[in-house]
Amino acid sequence: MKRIGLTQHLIGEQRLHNNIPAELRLLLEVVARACKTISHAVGKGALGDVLGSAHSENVQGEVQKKLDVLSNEILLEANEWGGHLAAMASEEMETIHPIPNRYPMGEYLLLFDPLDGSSNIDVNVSIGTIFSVLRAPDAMVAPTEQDFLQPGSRQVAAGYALYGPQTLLVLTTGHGVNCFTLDREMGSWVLTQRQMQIPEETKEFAINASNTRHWHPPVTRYVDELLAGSTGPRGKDFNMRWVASMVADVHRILNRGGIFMYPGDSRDPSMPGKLRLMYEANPMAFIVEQAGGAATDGRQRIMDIQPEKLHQRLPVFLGSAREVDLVTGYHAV
Ligand code: P6P
Repeated sequence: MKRIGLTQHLIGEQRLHNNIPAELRLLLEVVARACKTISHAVGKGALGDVLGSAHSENVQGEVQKKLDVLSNEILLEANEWGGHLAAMASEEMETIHPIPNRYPMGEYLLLFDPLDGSSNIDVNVSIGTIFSVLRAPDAMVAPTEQDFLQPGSRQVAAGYALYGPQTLLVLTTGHGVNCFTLDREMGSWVLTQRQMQIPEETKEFAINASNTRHWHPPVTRYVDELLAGSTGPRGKDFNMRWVASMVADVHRILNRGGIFMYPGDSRDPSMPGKLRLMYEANPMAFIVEQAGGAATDGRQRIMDIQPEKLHQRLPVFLGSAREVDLVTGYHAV
């Protein structure tokens, strides 16, 4: 297949669909370049003094790894000066990061989880970067947190980088999902999967089963039916996978089908779930829906949720539409 790079692909999209304004294309190319830099740092491991704890906590109260902090800095520095953004928001920062006055302000808002799956860094298991792009409100003068609180349906682009055996970039601008593989020798992203579609049928599910005793009844019912396999109502056997890196689990589902679940549970009623809406669930929901899948919080479409807080959490069920519809239906009874 003729090699098509990220820029050529995005310019093609711009011409074909006229749905990628040049400013958005340039922003996506900057984010992709930053992910290359993160991939390089991640790949050094112990040789690059990037492993271990940063001896600091993020807004979530989680101990930050050195690579969490480094990845966040790489994304901030790469995106500050280009003139495409009005502000940024990150899992690693309590408040929004307005573009410094010394740089021109643009029309987009960028949100990201700079390094998702940090618990896997020190044991060399795949991790990733997740990002979401919103348009800044027209009337906005100085960006505030409120400007970010838009439902996921307003995203103009979303994607993730997966730092695994290959480094991949999966991207949607609302016209399907495409995957690029990093050619490390050339330092360029090459289109390797076009218009990804989540298989409707699946035999895999992803959930952290150590929380089984805390699940609410609809989740218990759904998972018990999967575990009953060919002897139960589903009439076939299922397999379980849990990487504890959302990016890795979602990428497997995009390719092989399946359902990813991080439900809320009875441990802490004040915690509706572990995952965050703005920079984990929304971008992944956009990608999954563009690939023919579904994404709910157990009761409603994730991308319909009106955010109230920048770092708000929610239950997440996403993947093959048939499976998501089934477990969501169990929440309604
Ligand atoms: P647990 C990583 O910390 C993350 O946010 C997701 O990438 C992942 O799916 C989940 O948390 C893993 O959570 O409770 O299984 O460690």
